Amino acid sequence: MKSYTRITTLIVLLMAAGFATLQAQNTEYTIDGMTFGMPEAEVYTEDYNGPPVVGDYISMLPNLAPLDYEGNKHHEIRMDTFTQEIEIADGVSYRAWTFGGMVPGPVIHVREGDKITFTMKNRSDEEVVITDPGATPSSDYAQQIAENNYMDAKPSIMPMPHSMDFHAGTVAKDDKWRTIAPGETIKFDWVANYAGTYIYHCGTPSVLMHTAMGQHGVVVVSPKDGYPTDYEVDREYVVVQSEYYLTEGPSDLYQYDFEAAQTVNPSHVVFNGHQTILHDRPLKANEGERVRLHVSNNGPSGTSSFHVIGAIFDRVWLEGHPFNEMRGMQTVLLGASSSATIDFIVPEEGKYILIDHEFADAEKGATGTLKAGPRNK
Ligand SMILES: [Cu+2]
Repeated sequence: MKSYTRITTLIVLLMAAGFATLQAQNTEYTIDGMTFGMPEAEVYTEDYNGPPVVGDYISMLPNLAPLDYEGNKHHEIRMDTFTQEIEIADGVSYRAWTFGGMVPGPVIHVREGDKITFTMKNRSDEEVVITDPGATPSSDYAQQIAENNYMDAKPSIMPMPHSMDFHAGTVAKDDKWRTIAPGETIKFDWVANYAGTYIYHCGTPSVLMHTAMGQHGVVVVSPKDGYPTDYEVDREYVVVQSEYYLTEGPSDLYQYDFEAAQTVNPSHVVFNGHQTILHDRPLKANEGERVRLHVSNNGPSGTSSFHVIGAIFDRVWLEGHPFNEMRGMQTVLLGASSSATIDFIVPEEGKYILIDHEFADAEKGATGTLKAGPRNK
């Protein structure tokens, strides 16, 4: 009888422990229709050497993958971090710390309310080839890179601790955004509770250095009820402004300039990671069309006075949230890690220059072209 009681007690204790574990791992709750309380992040080692970017609705700048589903979806996204030698201006290359092999990293598109299970392996200690579609047959993003490779990325190694901070997520940073060592993988869930365009970046000190070295990108969270002009939009693009702080190094590669970064004196201020990419490959539209730009200033330290020469912004949703609507704006001021979703009508056939109207930044590269063809509707 005694031993029976002991066994029963043991079973009850084990069950209680089981429930406690379940509760600790699943504390999801909702407020105003938003979901909070994600399970604890997992950190582990895995034998993974497959495609570094895997998942749906992921695109290369300036494109945005259209959402072809109704309501909400659970996305499984992998985006590994590793080093690539990339070109950021004519004759200027450096060893970039990247998410997914490019600077900025891939554009992730989800809908307000979607859940994301995110996996990232720190592969800074291995050579990762992203531009070879043969080596990465199952990655749609690798295919996009291979077809549009303008940065001439080459694998490189710089072992370094890294982390991921999604501004589109609302979680405890000491858990989800924690730093992982080379060879480690982190996996965590988050829910896109707010519509808008949000930066993601590495949050490992020096955050200034890790972001400036290239670890940043954007998540576009489309509002669940859309924007009021959705059905009139003819073209949709993503434009990311950012700074590089580079100086000539002992080899033909440029290297990070600590003093320039500390004093906010960038060597290059660019759209979509490269000084001339948006002139070499202009955005396209036609006269009379409504163009939508999701513009994010990823910094790490500068501001952007975003303007399009020859156009007035018909609608501006600050941070991309549909409630923050402004009309008739000439310039949108974006602080570091700030964004806006902007609609404008292309008035005539011709060339329109996207520009940071802070001209010191424009002269360091923060310009691009939208080329408009004749009216066809
Ligand atoms: Cu980092």
